[in-house]
Amino acid sequence: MSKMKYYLTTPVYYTNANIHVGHAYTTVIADAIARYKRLQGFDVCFLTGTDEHGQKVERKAVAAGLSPKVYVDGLVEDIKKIWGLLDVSYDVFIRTTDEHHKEQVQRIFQRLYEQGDIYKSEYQGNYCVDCESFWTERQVVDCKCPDCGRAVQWVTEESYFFKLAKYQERLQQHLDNNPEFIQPLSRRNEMINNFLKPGLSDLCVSRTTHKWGIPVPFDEKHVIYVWLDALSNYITAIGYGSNLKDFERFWPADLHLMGKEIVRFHTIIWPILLLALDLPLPKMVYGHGWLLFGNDKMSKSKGNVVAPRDLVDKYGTDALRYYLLREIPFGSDGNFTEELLVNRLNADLANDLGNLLSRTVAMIEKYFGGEIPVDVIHQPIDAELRAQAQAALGVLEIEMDRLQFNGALTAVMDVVRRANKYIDETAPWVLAREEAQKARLGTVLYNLAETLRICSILLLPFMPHTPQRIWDQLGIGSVEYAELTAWAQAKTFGVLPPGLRVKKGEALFPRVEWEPAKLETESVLEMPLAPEIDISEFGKLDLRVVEVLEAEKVLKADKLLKLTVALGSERRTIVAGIAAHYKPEELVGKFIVVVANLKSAKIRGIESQGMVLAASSGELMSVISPVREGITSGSKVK
Ligand code: ME8
Repeated sequence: MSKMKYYLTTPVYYTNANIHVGHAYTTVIADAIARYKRLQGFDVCFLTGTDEHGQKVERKAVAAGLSPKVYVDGLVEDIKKIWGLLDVSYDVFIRTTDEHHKEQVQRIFQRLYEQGDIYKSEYQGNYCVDCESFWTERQVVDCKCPDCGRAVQWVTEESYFFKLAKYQERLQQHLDNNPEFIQPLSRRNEMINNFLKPGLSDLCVSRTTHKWGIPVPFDEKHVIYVWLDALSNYITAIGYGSNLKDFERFWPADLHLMGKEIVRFHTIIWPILLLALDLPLPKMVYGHGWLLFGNDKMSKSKGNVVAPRDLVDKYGTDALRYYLLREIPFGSDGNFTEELLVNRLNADLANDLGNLLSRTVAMIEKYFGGEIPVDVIHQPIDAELRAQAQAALGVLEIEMDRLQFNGALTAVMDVVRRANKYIDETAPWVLAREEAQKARLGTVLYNLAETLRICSILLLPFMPHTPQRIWDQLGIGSVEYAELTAWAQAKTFGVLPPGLRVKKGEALFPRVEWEPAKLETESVLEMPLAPEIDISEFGKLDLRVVEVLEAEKVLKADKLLKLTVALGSERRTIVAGIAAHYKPEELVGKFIVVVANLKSAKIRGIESQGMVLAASSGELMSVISPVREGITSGSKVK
């Protein structure tokens, strides 16, 4: 019988900056699902990749003094290295600059044009460069992008349009007939109420303002809109238009995974594009929550990102993966802090799992010369442990089908904790005092080793290294015993053959002492503090929140930016030495903190009426902004 297929995808990530833990979150989750499905016997295709075209990338490349291709090549190499460090077992890595992808996107565009779904007209409206999104008047909030909050640009240009509206009814029907298509349910309601109910407008699908993109095949002054290019990756990567056999094997996708901010593109534009191409729709689009950092979304534009490489260096691949999968109920937002990671590592991995293994192996060495003993004398207390260990796979499967990875891991760790309790209840060190209890002691230790074997198998989808390290210590690490570690063998208690030789190894997860904020502020802590002042001296400073209205470079001064800011109803000009860290357009629309009662001074001939506050850490500099929305310009900072 041929295997059932399972096709899952992550977003293709932008190549405009390095990826961060937020990207690792989606990718590690996708990897755990892929590994789990493979273990269950599915023919899996796990796709990830990079989204490399667009104005933003072009601008970044220019700023770095590189051609866009050279610029993205460097970033893609880094991304692949990070996925390597995190043991991401993708089957296909697509780049939207791959020739076969570009060719198929052009063909798709051509076909839609020929069948009358794409037409030429003029676009007038709001565009957010950072999100590469078009917004209607109704969607724009105070001239700002509703997604990222930055100023939108008013653009007028000749463009091609895709007739989204034509397919609206068919999409609505699909949603009605397939309630599980958009997950979780709250996102489905949001899409229907906020986008479908008000009615879809046709979508602008070409740009003439930049060159870095796939040219419209019959009108080369236009490049194809990035989202049309990027979304198509899900079909071009598996052979759409080029390898029918592979394509038909895997399409439709079983699961598109992504963060909630791009569900709109995947549940409106993408299905309509597929309907227009006469292709079946994916089975499920899941928009998960965000990793927050200090209650704010971790994102490149906010500059509050944590690099996965640093975390892997400090804590190891499996500990980071465990944390990402275990900490946050899938679907919801959750705070990322290094402290939570360390707590999780110490409690679950070092204490519960690591100790169970080291105690079990140490006792088998001490009381049985390192040979796993025979289980002969059963007592009622064993039955509970055995039953829970055997049932864990079933619980895990239910949780994995609901995409609740924390539930799946809890099922495994509950067995680990039950086994630790079993040690306390059976007190092997007491049994060891009497020769007559030797056989009972053997049974207790056998049960512990067997529980560890089962739990280690169940950890396979989540932690690629830890199971093998457990098997090495239990003496089942070699290929010879491969059948003992197969997925289905987690269902049966008692298959571990007595007589295997255990071997004590290094601690699975050494405990980590929590050092607050080491990653973020290392260089800052090295700076000596300024002499003490009293409160009245501090009170002389008038710190205020201002809104940046305009920003421009100061002629012949590399480091300076001239800002026009609103301080309540007053307009001021401030010259700030932050040009090496901020492009002028990055600051427009931002609320920042300034010293408002500093005597004005002439800098390069410009009257500067205040001073911008900024934090610096090594090479990095950040202006200071209120974290909460709704703090208005002129607000006092106390
Ligand atoms: O949007 N928490 O790429 P992107 C959780 N190229 N997940 C996060 C996250 C966070 N703080 N930050 C990022 C794009 N992610 C487009 C996609 S697909 C056809 C095109 C993850 O580099 C999450 O999966 O901005 C989010 O949707 C994705 O990275 C955005 O990656």
